[in-house]
Amino acid sequence: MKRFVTTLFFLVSALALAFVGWYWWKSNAERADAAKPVSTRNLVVNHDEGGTAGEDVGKPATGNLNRIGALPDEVVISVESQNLDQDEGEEQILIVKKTGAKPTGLAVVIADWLPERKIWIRSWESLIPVTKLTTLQLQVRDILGDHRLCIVIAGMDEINEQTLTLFRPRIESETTGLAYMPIVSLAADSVFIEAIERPESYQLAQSNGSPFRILSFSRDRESENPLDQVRTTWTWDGRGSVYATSSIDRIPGAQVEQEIANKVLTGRASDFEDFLQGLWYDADSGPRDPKARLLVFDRKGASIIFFSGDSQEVFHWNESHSTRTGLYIGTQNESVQTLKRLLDIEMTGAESVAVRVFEDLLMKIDSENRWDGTYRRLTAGKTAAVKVATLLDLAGAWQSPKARLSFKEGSYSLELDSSSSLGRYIQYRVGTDQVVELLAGTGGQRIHYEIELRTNKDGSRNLTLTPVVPTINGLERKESGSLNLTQKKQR
Ligand SMILES: [Ca+2]
Repeated sequence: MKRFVTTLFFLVSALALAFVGWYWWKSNAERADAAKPVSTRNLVVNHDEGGTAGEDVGKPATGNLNRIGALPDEVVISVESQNLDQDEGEEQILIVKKTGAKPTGLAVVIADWLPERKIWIRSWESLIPVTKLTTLQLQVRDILGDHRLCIVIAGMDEINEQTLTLFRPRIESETTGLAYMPIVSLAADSVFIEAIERPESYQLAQSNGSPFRILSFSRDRESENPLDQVRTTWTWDGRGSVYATSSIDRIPGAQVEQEIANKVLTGRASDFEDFLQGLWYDADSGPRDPKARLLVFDRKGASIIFFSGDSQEVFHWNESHSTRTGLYIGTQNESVQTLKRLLDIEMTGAESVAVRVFEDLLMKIDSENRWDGTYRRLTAGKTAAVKVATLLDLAGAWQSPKARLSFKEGSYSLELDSSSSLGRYIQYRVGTDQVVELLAGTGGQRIHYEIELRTNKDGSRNLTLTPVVPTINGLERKESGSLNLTQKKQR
């Protein structure tokens, strides 16, 4: 009997344990289901199709899942998880496209987690003025210096003006989640936040920093010269909780001959790209300054090269948008793809442009590595400016007793007796000279050659490549390393 009772006791205990285990598993699974992300269509901008601005929402993305569902009249375009506030967990910022009757356009949406109710909610949303999706930039930054993160949204609108919208967090509520209020929304030829470095006490959270200023540039409507501009400075007005105008200055524009301006500022991005093609040098540096900054614009090769002293950075030319006074260009670093630069380029003369460069939306005004400034075209003749740079056609296979070289669709391969290299190539002009730059694969060497090309009577071609270093004074030729190559007649 005693044995029976013992057996029964074990049996009941085992059953009870099994039941508790099952119940625990079931309630956990239900909780997990409740916390599971809602998976809806998540699209990202396809940057590969440079120049096709605007409405294209591209291919579906994998990765970040949105924690809240899209509304029936919405398409989710991007999702970013970030910790936006004081509580530990991450919130989500969604960019959505409203497809319903009204209102339409792009909007920013915040998804917040409510720990009390253990759910994700759509805690806030706002329409944004950006319409050209490929230009949209979203950043989360402490703009006001109060250690709270603002949402910064920039991008171009329908009339090719740059827009900037800032949202500041409101005092958070535990029942309704994180919400924001707009503190500035601007559209102009050019608009940017002036980021100044903040003191160490700010970095250590011992003090607040100064709010950043915002500058916007628009056409001076009282002037007949379309390149004359008005610069408006916007400063933070804490009492009104908005950015307000603090000063307005007139900036005289260049007196560009009407005929030249008409050819370049046509409203078509390709006309300004043709004008830019080639090598430009920083007008502030002395003509013999070896550290002068140089910019090479190569639309054909889809690249922009930043030279400074011995260093050079190559950026992929993703897209261009025509602006009233020039061009707005989106680029990304060839090696570090997440590093993006936006260039706002204004025509300031037949041979000069003003360049503003942004990384992360902010203009770092006290940084040493600034690329902003006025640049002049490196050119031999003054009339060259408005002519389209016709680059020599190097395509095909070339050889000499010692070398084999081929150029095909932006890529090259070079075989020498003792070495070989593969990579991309870029062509540009320096004055009347033509240059090809060979960029060997990742982290490899870069060599510039001056090009001389001759076509013979039988259709074969001779190519002489002389190693050079581009400088402000033109090309410095190296004494050794020249290549003399020939190409049979192309059939
Ligand atoms: Ca948080």
